[in-house]
Amino acid sequence: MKLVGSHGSPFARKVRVVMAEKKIDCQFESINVAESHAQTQQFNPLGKVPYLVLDGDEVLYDSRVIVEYLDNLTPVHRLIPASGRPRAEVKVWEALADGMADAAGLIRMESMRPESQRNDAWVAKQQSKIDAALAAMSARLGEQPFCVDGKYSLADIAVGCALGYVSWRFPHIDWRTLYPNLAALADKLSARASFADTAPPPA
Ligand code: GSF
Repeated sequence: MKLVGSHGSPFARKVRVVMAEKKIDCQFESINVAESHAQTQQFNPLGKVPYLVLDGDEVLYDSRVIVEYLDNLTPVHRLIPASGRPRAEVKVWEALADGMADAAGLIRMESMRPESQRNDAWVAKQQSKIDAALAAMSARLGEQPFCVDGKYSLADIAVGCALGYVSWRFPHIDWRTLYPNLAALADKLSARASFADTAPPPA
């Protein structure tokens, strides 16, 4: 198996953290996303990373499909509940976290366009998604130790990667002061080897 992504990608990091927690050994190939679109499209027609190349050369994407595949690959440290409301709850958290990372990534891409071509209203709309997602995460978490049923799960991994990406790319967004419960969760996650070993490079 080979995972292809980038060191800064919150979606690739989510997969790498899952692999570390489940002790799945996998080669990681880091690419420059902006310069590898044609290569990426040969494996993922959407031109996005991460994607996972399986031993038979089959390719899995996107990150949600990959983490679900990995969680079923070995019973070691299950990260997604098997069924019912707890499973759905973890998936909603992942959708919320991934959606915030998506909005942050879109602002990042817009900031790399020529000044004259940037659409400020559109950037403001993406920023409002980030602000609303942070508020929703804090409200859903409350005073629980982890996102779902008090147990560490994929929900926490997705939230930790998304918060890490926002801090990395947008240090001016002071979510830690606004939401101390999210800051406490993020600090707890950052202390895990799976997070420490996959932290984004210095911005
Ligand atoms: C999102 C991946 C993505 O946007 C997933 O894997 O969960 N739903 C997908 N990846 C970015 C890089 S990074 O921000 O993670 C990407 O590949 N962007 C290139 C492009 O052309 O959008």
